[in-house]
Amino acid sequence: MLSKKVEKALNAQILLEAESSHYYLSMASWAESEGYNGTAEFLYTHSDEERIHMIKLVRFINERGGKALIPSIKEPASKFKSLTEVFSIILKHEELVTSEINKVVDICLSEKDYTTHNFMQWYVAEQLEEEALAKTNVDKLKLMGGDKGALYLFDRDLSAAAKAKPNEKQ
Ligand code: OFO
Repeated sequence: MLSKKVEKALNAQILLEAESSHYYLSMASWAESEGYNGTAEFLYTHSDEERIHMIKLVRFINERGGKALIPSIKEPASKFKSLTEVFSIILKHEELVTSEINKVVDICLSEKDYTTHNFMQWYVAEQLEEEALAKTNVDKLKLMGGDKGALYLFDRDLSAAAKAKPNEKQ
């Protein structure tokens, strides 16, 4: 059985994952409308993954006798200046998600909830990957400095990266 404190922390994490999914969906739509089709594909896939992260939490809370709450989400930004801006926002957002996940892990330890602590390790590992990926993309874009040929290749590589990703399971 989940303690009220852990249940509350996990429910707050549901909102963050839902916001991530919504955010990346909005960015995907922007990228598609700007002709960055590879980036759009990558971001649509990423948005789906965030939804899976959210559902994992919903199901875990309910399975452990808590009550998962499905929150409303505010409208995300829909206009971006450049791909560099998009990936810089993603990096900042993922850093925020990581720090919130660390807080959930802390709460699990203080509540002596080792089952949820164990469950949260999947998120800890996932955040490591997501932050590294966002940082690599920001670094690449900075190096390109707006060069059109390089941007074309970047966009094409992201499409290949989206296709190569193994599908996450719920
Ligand atoms: Fe759910 O990993 Fe990003 O936010």
